[in-house]
Amino acid sequence: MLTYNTAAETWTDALPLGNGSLGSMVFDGIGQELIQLNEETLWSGFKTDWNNPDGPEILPQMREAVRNGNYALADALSKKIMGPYTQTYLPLGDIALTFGCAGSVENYSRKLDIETAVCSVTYKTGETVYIREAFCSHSDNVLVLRLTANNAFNFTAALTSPLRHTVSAAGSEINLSGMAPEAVKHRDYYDLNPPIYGDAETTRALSFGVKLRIISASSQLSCNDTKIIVEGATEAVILLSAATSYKFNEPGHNRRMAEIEQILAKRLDNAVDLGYEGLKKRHVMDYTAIYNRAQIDLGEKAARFNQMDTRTRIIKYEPADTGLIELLFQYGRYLMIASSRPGCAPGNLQGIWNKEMYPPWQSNYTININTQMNYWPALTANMTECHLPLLDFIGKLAENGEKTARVNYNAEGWAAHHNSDIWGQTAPVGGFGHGQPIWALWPMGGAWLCAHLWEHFAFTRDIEYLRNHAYPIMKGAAQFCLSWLTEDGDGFLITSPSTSPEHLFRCNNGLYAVSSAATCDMMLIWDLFTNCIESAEILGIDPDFTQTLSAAKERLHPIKIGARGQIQEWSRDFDDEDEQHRHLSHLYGLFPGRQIDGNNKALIAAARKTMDIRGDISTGWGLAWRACLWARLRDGNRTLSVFERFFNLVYESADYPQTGGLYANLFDAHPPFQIDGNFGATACVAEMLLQSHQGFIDLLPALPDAWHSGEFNGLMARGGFEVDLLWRKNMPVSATIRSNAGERCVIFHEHKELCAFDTEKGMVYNIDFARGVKISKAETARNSPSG
Ligand code: FUC
Repeated sequence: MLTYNTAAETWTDALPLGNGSLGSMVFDGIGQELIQLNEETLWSGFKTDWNNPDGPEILPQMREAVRNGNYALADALSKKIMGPYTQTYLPLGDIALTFGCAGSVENYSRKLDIETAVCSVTYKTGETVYIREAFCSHSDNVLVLRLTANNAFNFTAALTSPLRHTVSAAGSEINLSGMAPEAVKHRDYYDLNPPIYGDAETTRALSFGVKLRIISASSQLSCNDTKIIVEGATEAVILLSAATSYKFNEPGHNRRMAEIEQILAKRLDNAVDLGYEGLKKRHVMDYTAIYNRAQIDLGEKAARFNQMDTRTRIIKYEPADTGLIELLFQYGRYLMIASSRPGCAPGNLQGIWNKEMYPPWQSNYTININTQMNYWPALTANMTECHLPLLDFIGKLAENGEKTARVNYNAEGWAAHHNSDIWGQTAPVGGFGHGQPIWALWPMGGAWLCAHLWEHFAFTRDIEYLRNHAYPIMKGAAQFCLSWLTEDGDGFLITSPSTSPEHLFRCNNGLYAVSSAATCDMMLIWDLFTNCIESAEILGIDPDFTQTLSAAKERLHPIKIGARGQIQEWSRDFDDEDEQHRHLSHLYGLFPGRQIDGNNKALIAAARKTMDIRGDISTGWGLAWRACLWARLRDGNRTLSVFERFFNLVYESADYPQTGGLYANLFDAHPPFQIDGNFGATACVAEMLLQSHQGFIDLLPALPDAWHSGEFNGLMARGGFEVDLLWRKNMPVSATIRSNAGERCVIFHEHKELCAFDTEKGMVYNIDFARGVKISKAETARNSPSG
């Protein structure tokens, strides 16, 4: 439960609700209720040709410049192979409810109950006690807000949008329709000129509609042009739905305004029929079906922590407040269920919550870490179906990225670069030479995303999914990598040009981006080839291709250990632009990858050294990645000490430099707000308690001393297992394993195999570790996760 005793003053005090597509931020004010709205498909722009046909001519010149060590020339040439910036994720609008209440306020309390995904506020002014409750229903695709009071109250309801729109009120409804701009510029790289709108009749940009209806039997409703005035209410229910003309899986966006109207009217009619209690019951059932699958209990807690409001709790965090860590873990799960449901777009840089016309980094998809981090906990923390939007999106990138690979590089397969958007942009961004190669020029986005395709299989063991969806896309990305690799003259295969995401190297008194065989590239390709080879073997197909991949894998430029004992970030032991840089791309093979495992002591030691040099201070997502890496290094205390850096309250409006942490509403602060850190934090806690990337279930691999006794339920392990565990004094006491795929189950603790047994699909196994290892089989009692 998130609790506060004052209304939200800033956006990052407000509480997020979401149903996968509709997002809202609830401020719970006293004189005015403000609910800021988003719809996940409301982006600027339209699908265009973003590829750059100059690439094939420039590419050999770049390779030669890199071969000659002329990095300045390689950097300069890279400008010639860029494409346009992506489009921008936009705000939808606001609901404003203005109340006539005056006087001093007593007993103010607002809450977000993440066990039911309902937020509420209550307060008293004069003799009137106001209660409001809101939720965003996935089952019925409406935002629902109920207002009640012990005395009759009045309010005015208004709906607005920062985008070009018209709005009108009639009867009990407010209808707003609008259109998105054809372009919104990147706020960090351009002057903030007004958004560029097309002509209403001919624009290729999206249109959108919002419908709000008020149900209040007890009151008098009247309209004032664009507003509804409600008088004498003791209860009112506000229903709202929104849609855009964007259509998934279709090249254009051809839903007309009349169609949007019909869709919205149907949703609201259905919601009226169900009534408030019916809607709430269906919402809670739908939400808890995912949420209740995983719980953690990190030990005893003092009652004083729960008596503090959430903001104070962040400020006063102390290690004994393990409940705050549990809350942050579950908050990441809450945000995932609220922002990523099957059939939706994947969560962007801000999930689905954005208030700005010019959001940071366009609130787009940054696929050199951030989008991937969003999905790190989807499988381990048992939200398999929430992973699907990402997997669908990768399919779209694979389609678009074939042309990018061909046009930009004359290469096979498909490629995506550092950024994308709802249109599935795959070319390098950078505004055709305006941007910097250190982020724009990175054709490894597809390779990294493909790890998610494989992991989805590894956790579910769903062979049909592997055959029909994952493998063909992974194969396409591997074909691109085969085309992209070149010989280095010493018998190794390298990438060139190559950058290590967003980090420059020092050489000859200069700072440069482009060289060859950055370690991250080689690790991503190793991972992709390994996953493709294993997939083809499981499917019993493509022996020739598998052989080609195996041969190439053997020749990949190896991971090197540098003069300081660190894992080299580049193929040469260059100095860092910033040795504490936020990115940790050259540790991809440790986490989220699996190339550096416990058997490779030299690389583990070098990874540790790298982590020490990089240091523990970073942006929000930088903290989460660091903490996950320490968990893979099995250092529970260090993991926790990095994780605890999240408990640094960040203020939205502060104008002094701030490091990573949390806003009052527990949103991750880069700063600014980026949702990746929330998901990375959830993934980290799961990774501390359970790992499975080495072919076995590893119990409590990074347990800090402070968590000596506890319990978890429903964490997932590769091989199709759901695991419950009780531990005392750092030792496993008992476990329950649900086998969803009938694979062999091997369990380790502290490098020792505790047991290994064959399982039957759908069966549950109870294991008692306390008295020798005893395994007993029970009938399955739970629903297995879908997906
Ligand atoms: C990458 C990071 C930045 C930021 C942006 C959205 O470019 O290096 O820190 O998170 O993505």
